Amino acid sequence: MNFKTLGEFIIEKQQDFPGSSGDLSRILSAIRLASKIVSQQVNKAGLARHILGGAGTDNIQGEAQQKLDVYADERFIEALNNRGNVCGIGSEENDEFIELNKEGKYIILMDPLDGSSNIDVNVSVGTIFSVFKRVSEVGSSVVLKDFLQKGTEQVAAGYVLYGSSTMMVYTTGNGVNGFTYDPGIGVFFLSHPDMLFPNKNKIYSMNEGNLQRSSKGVQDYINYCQEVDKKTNRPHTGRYIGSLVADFHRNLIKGGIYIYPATDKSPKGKLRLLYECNPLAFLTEQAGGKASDGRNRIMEIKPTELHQRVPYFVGNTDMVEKAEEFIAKE
Ligand code: P6P
Repeated sequence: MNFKTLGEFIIEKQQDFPGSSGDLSRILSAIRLASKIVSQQVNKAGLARHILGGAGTDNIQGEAQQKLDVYADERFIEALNNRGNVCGIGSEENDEFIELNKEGKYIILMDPLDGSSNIDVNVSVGTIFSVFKRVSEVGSSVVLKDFLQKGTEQVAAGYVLYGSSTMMVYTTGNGVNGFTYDPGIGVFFLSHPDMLFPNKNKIYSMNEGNLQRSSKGVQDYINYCQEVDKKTNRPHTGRYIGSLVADFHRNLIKGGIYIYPATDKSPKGKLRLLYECNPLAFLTEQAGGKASDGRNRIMEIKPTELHQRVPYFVGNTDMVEKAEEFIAKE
């Protein structure tokens, strides 16, 4: 077997920083462990009646929580808590942030199971995570400002895609690498080294049911994508799975843009800045792409709330910039 394992890769990268505490390695290993546990449940969701269906509770967004949402949230919190170096976690599934170990130097923001409404129709879902160093004093209780940092301060970010295979894709600021899970031996193998957005196969991903509720600039951009023009390889292909991690991952491999704009129904957009847009923006910039709210770089936005939403344009730089051009003219 000549593939490198995720464990070997994490250790190898840690050795690139002599004298490092190994804290970040332990956090990535905790995420690796929890993703294996969640993957096992997601992959039998169709059978595990006890998991399927609502947990009977709603999250802060007022969205019915699927039992697997809650299950995934608990598994990631347990795994990260057991490492002892995380002082707090902000999660889509919890109204407030959760305090863990006061001595921990890191905070985590996560969407433990994004797209979970797709579980019952057997569509891929994903975990999204973002890692920061705390800004408050080690030994004190974690506070909100630890979580409200700009995306530029992230020390690591990534996702786990529970699809036809389970993959973990992450960055620590030195490129993007993808690992595919072999459930037979319980190991992630380096299958997609040094991932970059390819400059081809341009795909646009948007819920076009929202088009008439979006701004003129967004409508003009989608019309641009649909125009026939051989010189610029248009029309682009429309693909929308309705599961952010799956749409993002396909665009990262094939080339494309994902758009969730502001609409009259969601004036700030639908996606959350801290645990969806920022982590994917970090990956995107590391993979040569661009992430904006249509006007501003996502990772420069100063957060004001744990669950705040932003309009989101993410993917190939030329496609995001073309969308920004139409928005600037509206
Ligand atoms: P809509 C799932 O709820 C999610 O947050 C993303 O995974 C997905 O891209 C988007 O919302 C789908 O939203 O309004 O198109 O159903």
